Amino acid sequence: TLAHVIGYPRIGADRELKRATEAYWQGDIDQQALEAIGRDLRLANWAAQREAGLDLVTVGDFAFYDQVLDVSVLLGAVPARFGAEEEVARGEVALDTAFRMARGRAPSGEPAAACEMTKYFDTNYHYLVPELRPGQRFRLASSRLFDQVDEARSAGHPVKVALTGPLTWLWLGKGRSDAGDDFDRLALLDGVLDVYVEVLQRLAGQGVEWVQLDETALVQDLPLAWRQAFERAYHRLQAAPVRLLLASCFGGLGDNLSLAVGLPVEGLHIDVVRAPAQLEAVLDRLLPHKVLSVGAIDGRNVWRADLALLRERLATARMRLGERLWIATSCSLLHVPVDLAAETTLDAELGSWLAFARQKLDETAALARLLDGRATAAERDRVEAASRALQSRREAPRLHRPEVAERMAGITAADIRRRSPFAERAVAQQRHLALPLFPTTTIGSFPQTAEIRADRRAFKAGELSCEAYEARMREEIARVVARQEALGIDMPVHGEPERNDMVEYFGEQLDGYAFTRFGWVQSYGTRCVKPPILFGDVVRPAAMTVRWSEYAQSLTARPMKGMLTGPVTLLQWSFVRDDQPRETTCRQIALALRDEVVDLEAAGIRAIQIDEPALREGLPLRRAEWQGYLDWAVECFRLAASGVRDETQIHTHMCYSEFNDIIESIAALDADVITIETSRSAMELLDAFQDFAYPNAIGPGVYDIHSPNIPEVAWMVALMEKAAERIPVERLWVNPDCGLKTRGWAEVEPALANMVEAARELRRRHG
Ligand code: THG
Ligand code: ZN
Repeated sequence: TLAHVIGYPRIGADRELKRATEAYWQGDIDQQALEAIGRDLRLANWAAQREAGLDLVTVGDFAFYDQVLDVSVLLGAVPARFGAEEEVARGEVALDTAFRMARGRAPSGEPAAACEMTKYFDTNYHYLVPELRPGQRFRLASSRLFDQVDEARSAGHPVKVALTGPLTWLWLGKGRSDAGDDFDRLALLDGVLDVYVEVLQRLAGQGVEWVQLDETALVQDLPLAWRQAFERAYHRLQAAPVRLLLASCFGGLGDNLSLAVGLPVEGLHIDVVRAPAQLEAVLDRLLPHKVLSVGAIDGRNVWRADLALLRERLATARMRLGERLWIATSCSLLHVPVDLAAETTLDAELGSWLAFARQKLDETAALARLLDGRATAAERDRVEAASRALQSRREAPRLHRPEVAERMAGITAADIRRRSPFAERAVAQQRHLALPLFPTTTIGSFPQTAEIRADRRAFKAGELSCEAYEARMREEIARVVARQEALGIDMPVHGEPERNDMVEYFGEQLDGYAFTRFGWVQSYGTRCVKPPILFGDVVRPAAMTVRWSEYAQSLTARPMKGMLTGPVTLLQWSFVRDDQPRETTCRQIALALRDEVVDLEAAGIRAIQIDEPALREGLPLRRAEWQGYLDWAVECFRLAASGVRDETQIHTHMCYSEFNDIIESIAALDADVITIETSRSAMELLDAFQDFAYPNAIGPGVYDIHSPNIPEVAWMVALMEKAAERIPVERLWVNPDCGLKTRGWAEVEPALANMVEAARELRRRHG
């Protein structure tokens, strides 16, 4: 039984790739040095795969910025504003060109709109959206992939190449004509296939036998034309002199199963972690000459695999398929941290329950050998050890807190409803808060300056005492509050200097959550996150944010807004326990947050924001499952928010989202005020409010915080006037479209000054 992985993290155990890439951008190292570090990482990753006992190493999963961007470059799909016509014609797009596409620079160094970035399926990884236009031509425009194949082969490795498939690349792309309307991306398929055929031929010429084409689109609802396009495309690729492994990750093939098993390829990869039930169906339908790669080791989560159980479950497949069975991770290991061995301070019991990417290599190889009945004594010991660890996890008392179960059982309908409907609450809140028309606020975070970061590092390293650290943070809060007063912001915030990441911060303070020191996962480009590990019942041992908000409120007569991360986002951006339904875990988080909300109110905080930026990205990949998810997600938010009196104003914030298709669920959150990202799409988003009368108050972001440009007063007034055509002015707020932590004060101050001026102008017009 052959063992392989779908892909491996490229950032390095100590984020070497991030450091090197940022150093290169800074001009501290040259391209040759950067390339050398990239090569070292690839060689180390391949060596790790071979050491673990995998039969093939995966080539093609490396990227300096993003693997989808690299396919766009491979196909010569570089938008005109990046001025790469000559490079494309020459067949070699420069690394700097790819970086400029990602970071938004024209060849002159002038700003040019960066390629759009969005979430990769239902992950927290962001890819660069391929930009497509009618009549677009493609040509092989990079030799990077082929160089990497040579590299792996010279190192003596048996190679499998992994590449985003042609249909999924188009599926992830966005097609716009010059007129701005969507066009049929499939019209470009033939041109794209020409290049794929050429790529496959070249790979074959290099001696590559297997090419894995990632066609993740197959686990989503596909229109008929797209299914037909799959048939057409793979019949064409069939001619290429390599064996194709068609990979489907993140879910079941569902209604695309017949399509997938019927395509003329030599192998199929399926995800049996997310969709265990499909194994049987695929076994029944697989043609007798095809390989089945079974993705049994979870590439999306950090739990140690139950190898004994998997051996049992896959025994039939092994019997039926013989050598045609391959064992793999469910998806690329890009989505998990690199190496558990680095976590020397994690408690030993918890550590024994986990496996990161490096450990998952061992698991994959061991499972394959177990199925062949040729596991070594050491491997059999490992299986025993895994079983014992998992037994201890099932029985661990700290996973199951009786007080949590009791409280969960006692949740009533009244707990998920505010006391009065919005119209009545709005009156009570107006009395309590005395805000002007078009009130101004911000989303919560203010610039995380170098000093703040240094203070936090020193505190974590034990170089700064707790008292000294708290004092520094208080100083910063006082500065931020004073600045907002001077600017005339109606509802200030404390600025969140004490927080690292909006999820990690809460994870660190809740029981049931563990956090790692080096558990970084790539989020986009060189940016990483360190998702906390939610392993047990969630309990809030003490108030988390109250002392900071209380202090901030003591500095101003204006209503200070308290800031929390919502239950769905805390769930979505963590590694979540797999021994109970996600909605159960989410409800536990919601109860802990509810206590925090009530404590904030008791401490005199009159407005509390519960952020849910990840609400939409939690949507299942299949539409049929959307409503079920939305029902519990909305309920969890309401459970967190509904413990307060009518006069306490609940805000929420969402970003990176298309809201139009879930607008009713957003309304069902029943937040008093929602602030949303709109400015980049110039209020396009408000179209949703055309057909659906959103009932509560809204702050449509009036400027894009991702841009360093200072927004003009007239521009913001015009945007708000557009919003006022759809939403009564009494229910409109004025705010930026997201938090300000990634910006500098030099931009934030003039931008907010203009924003306040815009609000004053609006009051003059509508007051
Ligand atoms: N937190 C978490 N997940 C997220 C976001 C978040 N997913 C979506 C979105 N926001 C991703 N955006 C970012 C933005 C910035 C960074 C990471 C993800 C970032 N990371 C630092 C880096 O890589 O240098 C590390 C930060 C640190 O030192 O703690 O800048 O907000 N969970
Ligand atoms: Zn935001």
